[in-house]
Amino acid sequence: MLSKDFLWGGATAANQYEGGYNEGGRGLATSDTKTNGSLTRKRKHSFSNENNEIIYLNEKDFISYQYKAVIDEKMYYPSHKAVDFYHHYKEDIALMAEMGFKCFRMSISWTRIFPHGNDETPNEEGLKFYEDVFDECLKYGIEPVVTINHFDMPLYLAEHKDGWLSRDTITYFINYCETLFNRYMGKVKYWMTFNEINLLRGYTTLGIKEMTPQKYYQAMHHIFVASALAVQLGHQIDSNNHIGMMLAHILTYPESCNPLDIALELKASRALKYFFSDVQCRGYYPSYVLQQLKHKNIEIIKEENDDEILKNGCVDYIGFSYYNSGVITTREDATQSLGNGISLTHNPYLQESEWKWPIDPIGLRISLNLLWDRYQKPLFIVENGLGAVDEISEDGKIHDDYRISYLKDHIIEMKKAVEEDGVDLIGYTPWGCIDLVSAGTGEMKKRYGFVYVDMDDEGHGSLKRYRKDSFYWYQKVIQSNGEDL
Ligand code: BGP
Repeated sequence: MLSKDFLWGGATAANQYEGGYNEGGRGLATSDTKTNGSLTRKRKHSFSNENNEIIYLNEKDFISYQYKAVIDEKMYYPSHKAVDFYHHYKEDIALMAEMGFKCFRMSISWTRIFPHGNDETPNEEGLKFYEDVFDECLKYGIEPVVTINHFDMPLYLAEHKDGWLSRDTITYFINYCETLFNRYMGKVKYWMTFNEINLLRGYTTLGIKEMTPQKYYQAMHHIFVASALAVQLGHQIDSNNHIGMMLAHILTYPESCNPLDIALELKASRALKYFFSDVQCRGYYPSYVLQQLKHKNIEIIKEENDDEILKNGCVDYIGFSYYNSGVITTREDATQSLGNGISLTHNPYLQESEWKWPIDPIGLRISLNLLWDRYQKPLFIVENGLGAVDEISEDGKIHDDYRISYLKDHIIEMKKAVEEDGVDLIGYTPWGCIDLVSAGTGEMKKRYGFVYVDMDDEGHGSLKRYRKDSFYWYQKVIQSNGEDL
């Protein structure tokens, strides 16, 4: 049996859910420059302008063009309206309460609190908005679980201060964290510092226009230090705070029992995920990364007490996302290259989603065991789910049995990890519990929710919320604490 305090809930992020991008004194974020997939996915760094002409630009000019266009509102940006949690939070939290949520994972938009990232004083309207959201959750006994930074940063810091490449960004981030910890003391105790820290790349998340390996490792070092300082500060301000990391648990399998495949998979696991969780859970850079940096002639500039900061800032728990698994291959006809001689290929044993993501519930049990064995820290599945196209049927309902079956199979394996393997698991929050914009494609049509939101890829729709079949199913799951699947 799962513990009676098990945190069943759902997960969202401000940049994909909240909207209200220029309301309440909020400043622009890098995510506000992301166009929807139909504009940018087909041809990288090209798009149709307001006269429907195709424009091609290099990466740097492309970002600057976007920066100007976002200010002039010339293009459609999904994060501007998203599904408007900003004005629908009471309705949405009531729906979560109706499902029986014990917790709600959401993120705070940094620029709602500090519009430029480095302002002298915080924006009271932004602080008040989240306070109202937390109070609304607590009214129903829903525990807020807060990601401090989920896939965005203040546009001002990216444009004028080199984003995370600059050491100053640590100071600005810590000031932001201190403001949050003080203001929401007693209301929020579960925090995560950086969403999917192992997937931070490029402009939106790191604020860096022209990336090089040297810049990447330097920026990541600043992020590790910032996260460790946030953990220490959070504990100092309130010893009830639980501060976790958030890892995309990209589970990989070797393609065969050929030792070459096994060795390559080990390399992939370290490069794709364990580097990040090793630093945040153990408090130091693993030797395999230090050696690799030496070979690549990359030197991270550190300050004297950085190693001490990392050591004293280990996270309390590991939040992680799990959607699928991949097969690592040495073959040349691989389906996707990840660089550094690491490639992925198709897994013949697994079905795939409409977006070609392999569906692998047993992989969730494996992931839980791998993380538990490696770190012995409490785990929290903070994202899982099936992105699918949902239709409103003639009877006015959304019959998403495919989603129910995906979630059910994953919950069965999650329970085995707890009940048969003894993994310490805090909770489970499926992704996009209310439909929201996809991070990968910028589209609305890839939906994950228990609640359907009337909104299309171009930002048109009534924003009306509809309960899907999975809504009633999940309600029953929570009510029975995972017994009635
Ligand atoms: C994770 C992100 C989320 C989310 C999810 C689903 O990587 O933390 O923000 O969007 O993936 O991905 P997508 O939206 O591309 O389907």
